[in-house]
Amino acid sequence: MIEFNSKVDEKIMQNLTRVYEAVADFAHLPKRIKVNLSFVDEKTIRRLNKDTRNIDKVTDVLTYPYVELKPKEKLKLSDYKLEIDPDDNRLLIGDIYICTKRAEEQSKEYGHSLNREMCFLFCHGLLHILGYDHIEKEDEEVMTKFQNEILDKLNIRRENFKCGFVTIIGETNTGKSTLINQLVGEKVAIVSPKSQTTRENIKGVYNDATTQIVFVDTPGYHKRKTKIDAEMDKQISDATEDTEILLILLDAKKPLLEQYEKMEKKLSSNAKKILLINKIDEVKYEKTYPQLAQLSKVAKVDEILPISALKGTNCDVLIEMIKKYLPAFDFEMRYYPLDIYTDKNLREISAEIIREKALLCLDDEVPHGIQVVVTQFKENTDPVEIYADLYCERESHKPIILGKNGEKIKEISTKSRMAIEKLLERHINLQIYVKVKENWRNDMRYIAEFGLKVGE
Ligand SMILES: Nc1nc2c(ncn2[C@@H]2O[C@H](COP(=O)(O)OP(=O)(O)OP(=O)(O)O)[C@@H](O)[C@H]2O)c(=O)[nH]1
Ligand SMILES: [Mg+2]
Repeated sequence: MIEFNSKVDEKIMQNLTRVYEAVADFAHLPKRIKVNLSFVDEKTIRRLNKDTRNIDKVTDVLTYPYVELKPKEKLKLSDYKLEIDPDDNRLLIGDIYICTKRAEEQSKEYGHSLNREMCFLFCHGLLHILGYDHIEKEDEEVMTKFQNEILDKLNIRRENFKCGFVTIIGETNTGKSTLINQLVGEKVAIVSPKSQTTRENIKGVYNDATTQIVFVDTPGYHKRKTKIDAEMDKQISDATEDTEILLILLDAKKPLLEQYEKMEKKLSSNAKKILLINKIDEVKYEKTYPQLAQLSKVAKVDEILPISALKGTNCDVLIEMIKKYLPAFDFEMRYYPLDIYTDKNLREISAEIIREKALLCLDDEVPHGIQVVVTQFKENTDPVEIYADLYCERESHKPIILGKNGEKIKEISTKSRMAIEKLLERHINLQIYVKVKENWRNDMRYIAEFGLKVGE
């Protein structure tokens, strides 16, 4: 049995007892055995290390055996008659000290639960008492394998796979699409200096050996004027409902507190919240720091992090931060296969690229009313043949898009072709036809036809 000398969570205590029973069973330990287990702070474990091992260090676990055994050697109570405690008729085989703080740190480091870490350390200590050690590499392998086997058998698993949804929200133009592209490492969403670039939710998938994060880029908040704006609002609430984490983007170039207050009203979700101050590559630290200090006092969020989505500054820190809050799984949990990095297909991405180049090449009023539909995408030909319709919402916009002698549409077309060729890694032949759908952003039929209606 375990004599607990200090308190620990009930569930952990139960699991430690299960570990003890499994080890005792394996080593054929007699029933009348006991082991002391104490949970101590860093100061105590350092002192113990110093006093008994002459090492000035905080370690995770310390063991003091009272019996002398070799691995696989059976313990006989008759060899220790004099040592048996007359009070409970049990033989104390050793003391185990676990440093709670180190166990907590290590569980985070290895990405598993504190429960698993405590059980692992206790199992380790118990095996030491029973004569196992890890001075030689081979012995260490035996010990580690055995520890893992016991914990797996008891279903106290590693829980080290992280997976979940992370939704990016913010005012228009704060850099949400730039961020998703940076985090995913591929261009999944188009980016432009114009407002209202993103029209619908786009998923981008991040993978590493122990993580899958499904990022959702959303249309930015802006003044609502047309029917499509209402659909964009629905897209945002759709994406914020079922998400584990919300990334809330603010633009470092504008007053932060003011922006945060506007966003705060929209943060009713139960999700964890990470407030990101984007575009720090364009601001002076001295100017931003006082605002950050102010924000950290009032913002009702779990974390605040300054980043540059464009340059990638602090994006690695952000990934680690996200991992901390994602649910843990004891198996490899991926919503998307490893080779899929977005929910959009090449045809849809190509249409969006053409819209991006139109946004880039055209001035103010015209671009907001543009929608692009790829009507043919012939991958079996060489070069790939792509036909697209570029819609605008006024007859008067058409000559602007075509430009003098068709120069504007040629510019849009060349830029689009180059970007799509990069995406497909193949040569393409691109034909763009400019068409008019009068006032389409206020017409639910067209909004639905363009696939921008929520739920369709
Ligand atoms: N300097 C700088 N510019 C950035 C950064 N992130 C984004 N931008 C620029 O900000 C502009 C808007 O970026 P987007 O990613 O399209 O912004 P968005 O939030 O997705 O905009 P909507 O889709 O309209 O809501 C583009 O010109 C980007 O190049 C950054 O970290 N630094
Ligand atoms: Mg966007």
